[in-house]
Amino acid sequence: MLTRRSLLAAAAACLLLSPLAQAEYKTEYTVSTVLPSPFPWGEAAEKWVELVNERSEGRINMKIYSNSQLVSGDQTKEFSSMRSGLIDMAVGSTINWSPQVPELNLFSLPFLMPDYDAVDAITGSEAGEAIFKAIEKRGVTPLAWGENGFRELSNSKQTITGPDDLKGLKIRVVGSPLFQDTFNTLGANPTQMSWADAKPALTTGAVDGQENPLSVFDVARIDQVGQNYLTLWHYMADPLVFAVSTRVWRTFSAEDQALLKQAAIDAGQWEIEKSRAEEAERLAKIRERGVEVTELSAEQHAAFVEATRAVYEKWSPKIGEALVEQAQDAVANRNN
Ligand code: X2X
Repeated sequence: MLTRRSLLAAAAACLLLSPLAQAEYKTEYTVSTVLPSPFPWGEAAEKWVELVNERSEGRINMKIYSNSQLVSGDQTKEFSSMRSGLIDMAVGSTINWSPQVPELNLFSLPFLMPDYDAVDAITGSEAGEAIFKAIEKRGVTPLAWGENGFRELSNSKQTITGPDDLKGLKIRVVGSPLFQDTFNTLGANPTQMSWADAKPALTTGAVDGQENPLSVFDVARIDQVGQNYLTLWHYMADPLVFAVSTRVWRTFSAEDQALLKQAAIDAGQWEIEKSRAEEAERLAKIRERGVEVTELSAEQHAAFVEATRAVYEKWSPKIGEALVEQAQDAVANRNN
């Protein structure tokens, strides 16, 4: 006669053999980033890995592969590789994922966000939720926001205080065609290239300028490759997104999904606060190194805003008019 105990044992064995039983975890999960530590971006990823390892007591092991090495340096391929499951996880920039997720171009609209409160107002609003849904729809599960920062303009030739000063300058730009439009509209001569190619191109003078956050200018020592002029024009900021390939996400138990997500939220908050707090000191260091730093008057700033209006007309329909409006409302009603 079957005892209650043997019935239970048989049921447990069936569960173990069942294809529905929880998949075994990988011994290591790949985490892709463009920038390594000590850039804030790399530090954000390290914090995530550390928190997950701690909180899962070593059950979930993640390993960071920086410098876009999992996509042979082509940072605009990171999203597709995550979607197909070639990369398990990433801390990625909205710019680099925007070729596959057009909604992410929102943050690259010139002068949409005047300050960090505006960034927070968007990421923390319905617009931010709509963006996460857009990412999810394309096979990647977004968990939390981080930050690369406001992108400022540097060049090796001259002081830039208005669109006229940009005429004909060769500027290295990042992955989304939106950047080509912004710099073309300003009369510059933009060239799209990966971060891996950017520093060599600045060194040889193949390009005259670039745009990146102060943290990148500082840590990568962009001053050492002849970038002596820096204009603080705050034309856009790229948030980072902590995310997991949805194929991989589904293999985690609900508890571990919650653990991964909370760790990403905590790592993102930690990194956002830290990188903002460090900016003033970075700027001081950049000045000490002899870089001429230009701050724009309200009038000079307005001239750039005016000159880049056309970018909205072309890009708002691609991003989604409703999303752009939601974001503009969030910015207009922000706390500051
Ligand atoms: O390529 C860049 O400029 C960088 C490092 O900032 C990004 O990946 C968006």
